[in-house]
Amino acid sequence: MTMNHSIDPAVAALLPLAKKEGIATVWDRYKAMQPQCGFGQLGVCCRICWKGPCRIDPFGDGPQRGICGADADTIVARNVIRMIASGAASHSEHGRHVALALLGVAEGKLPDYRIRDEEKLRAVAAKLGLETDGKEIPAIAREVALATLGDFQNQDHDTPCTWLASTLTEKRLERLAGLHALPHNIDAVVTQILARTHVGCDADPANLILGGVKGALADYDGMCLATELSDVLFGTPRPAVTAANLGVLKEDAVNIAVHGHNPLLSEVVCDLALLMDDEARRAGAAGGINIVGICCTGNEVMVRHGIPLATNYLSQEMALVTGAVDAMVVDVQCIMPSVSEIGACFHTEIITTMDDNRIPGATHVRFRETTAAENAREIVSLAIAAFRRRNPQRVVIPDFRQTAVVGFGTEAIVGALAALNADDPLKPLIDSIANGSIRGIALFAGCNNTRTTQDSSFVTMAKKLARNNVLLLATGCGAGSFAKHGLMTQEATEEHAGDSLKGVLTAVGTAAGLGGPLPLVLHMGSCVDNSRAVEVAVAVANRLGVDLDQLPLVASAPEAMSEKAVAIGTWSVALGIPTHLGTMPQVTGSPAVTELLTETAKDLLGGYFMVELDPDKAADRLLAVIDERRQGLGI
Ligand code: BF8
Ligand code: SF4
Repeated sequence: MTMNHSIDPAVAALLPLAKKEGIATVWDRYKAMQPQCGFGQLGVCCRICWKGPCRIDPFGDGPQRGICGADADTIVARNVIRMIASGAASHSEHGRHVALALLGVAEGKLPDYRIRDEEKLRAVAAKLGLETDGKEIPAIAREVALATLGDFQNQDHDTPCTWLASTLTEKRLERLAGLHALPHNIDAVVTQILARTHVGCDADPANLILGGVKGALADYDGMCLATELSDVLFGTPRPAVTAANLGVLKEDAVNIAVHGHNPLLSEVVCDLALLMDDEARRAGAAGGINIVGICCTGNEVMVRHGIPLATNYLSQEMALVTGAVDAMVVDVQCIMPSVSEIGACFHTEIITTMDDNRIPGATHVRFRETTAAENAREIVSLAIAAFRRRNPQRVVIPDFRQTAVVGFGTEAIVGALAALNADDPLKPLIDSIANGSIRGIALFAGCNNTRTTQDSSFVTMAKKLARNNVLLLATGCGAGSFAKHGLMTQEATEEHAGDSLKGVLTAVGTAAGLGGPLPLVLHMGSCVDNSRAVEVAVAVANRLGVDLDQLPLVASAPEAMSEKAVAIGTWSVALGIPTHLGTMPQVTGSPAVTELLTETAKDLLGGYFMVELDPDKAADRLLAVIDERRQGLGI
């Protein structure tokens, strides 16, 4: 491979060290995997039954049907919607976990958690149509939790999931209802996808893809409830100044990296770290305990509490190569199994916490909400003990750290806008879009992928769009990229924003007391927090009396990789948003499915997938789409 692995300078600094130490990284394994299977890449490999595996010859010379008779269209459609089901299951399981915790708190069963944002709780209850007058906080919390859990239990196929129905535009709900795409029950819809893709079931590619759209909307429901209820329990994001990249590790501190996704774990680890700081100092760590984040757990604690972000997905192993991480505490999703092997090359404790997400070689501390503080104490103690074993000679912390101004959830964005117009906060945003100062809005989401140079596509696209006055929002590892590369700063706005965008960001930022512009890219949070961007878009659409597919709004996952990203991308399309992918989706072995996702979707849903691997061209295409939308609105 001649391709550069990453544009992250910390990665560049550490890769030679990994090599010297004989540590294999994700990039070494990627290289060893070449050439990757062409059938799998096209999506035409089927392993759904043991008559297979079957694969369709993409050139038309060999078999055109699997042993059971399934053709490329059926196989590709089944494969991609199974990915959606897994993505939806992942986000929704995370959401269920949070909802059950809220119920436990409401019923006084979880002493280590509390409701930190009562105002948000009331707002959520109102959004869900629950009566709160005269009710105490625990009673409201219980009702919210039960209404939420109803989205996993409802058996009435004609009643759509509550969160979905409470958070989209009327027009969108009608359109999706017309396609029979509204999920009634997250679990049921995921199960249905698995059932209909069993051998000898649904073979109609269009019908399968529609089932996938329903599954993706269940994914939206799950992430929406996860986001909002996490705010209730842990606080709603507020702007904060923090830092990103491996330079946030400290030589003189017990470094604990929290990695994974669910704040139920990381929040309590943060609480206990504060309480155990003295213990760390007694162990010789003059700097006490230093918590840093990786992947979406990192984003969760970053936007809520300003905890620094060590790195994003593809460079998670590099955090360990510094030799400075004393414990990496993980829960679910996007944790490379390789971390335990690399941790073992150092003194690092890799601590798994979820019984259904274990890694061979890691230390398992069974985490339970009922004993959260006790479990977190054990975790922090393991980290302090590991610190005592740390070999200072092997510590190499690359001196790369960028300032990041983060924490722009919907409330924070509306709050900032309210500084310009308290009575009608959306008006300054809408006026700026209407008069062209803001040409459009782009949401950057999704992962890193070894198929692209890490972070490169994110940075290239963002700079070009910003120069063209597009307002940028980010979540997940995309947000991690921008934070690491200094694009979440006021300086980045000065340097990269087009003049009119700069004017708006400066007016809002100054009025909101930031002493200058808003950062170039607004960090909305983790991947489940993509629902926040929808919330802003729905508010704007409702205010304008239009649907989401009329807004000059686009989404992009330039380095997408995971099944969750497939689910998110699909609901983004279902909500009417043109959605760019910068990595090749594994569907191109079926021209029919490709057409459904990139063309037909446009008529049915308003949104559609756009695939463009070149980030520069991708930015141009998004600008063209934004302009088309503007024309449609007559602005
Ligand atoms: O949920 S962006 S690599 S960490 S899947 Fe994973 Fe992708 Fe990162 Fe978060 Ni989202
Ligand atoms: Fe082959 Fe059909 Fe079995 Fe798939 S389901 S492996 S195409 S026989």
